[in-house]
Amino acid sequence: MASVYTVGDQDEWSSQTNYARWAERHSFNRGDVLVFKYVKGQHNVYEVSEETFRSCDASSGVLAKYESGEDEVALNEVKKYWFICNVVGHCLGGMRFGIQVKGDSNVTDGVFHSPIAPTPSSNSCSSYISQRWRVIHNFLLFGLLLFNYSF
Ligand SMILES: [Cu+2]
Repeated sequence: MASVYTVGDQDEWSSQTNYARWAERHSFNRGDVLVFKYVKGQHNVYEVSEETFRSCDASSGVLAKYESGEDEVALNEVKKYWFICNVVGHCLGGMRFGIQVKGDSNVTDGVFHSPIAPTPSSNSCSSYISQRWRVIHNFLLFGLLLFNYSF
């Protein structure tokens, strides 16, 4: 199930928040949505390469730009996403973070829906064999009796 995250929670997308710490508190799966809320014109959102994230130099490595003030970014790929604010000084001041988006919850499904394999207890198994054996034994005994009787 997809989740929608407001970046920074109640602090939203602002200069006063530690977004590395915010990102650490959450885990993101493919299909989740990030919402960046801010006063249009005061900030913006650039999805960038890791290199640009580290340098805060958005002259290259920009993958997408958002500046509506209420930007929804769908995390549709399993990869690392890097976001910065490209208003002068804001990226270096802490308006940046990276997240790892994980794949669908197939693995989790495997854990919760493990195939229900019939696991007969050793008791029922041995009693089944002994039951079979008794039938065969009686059958042989009966055959032997018939055989002896007919001669
Ligand atoms: Cu900013």
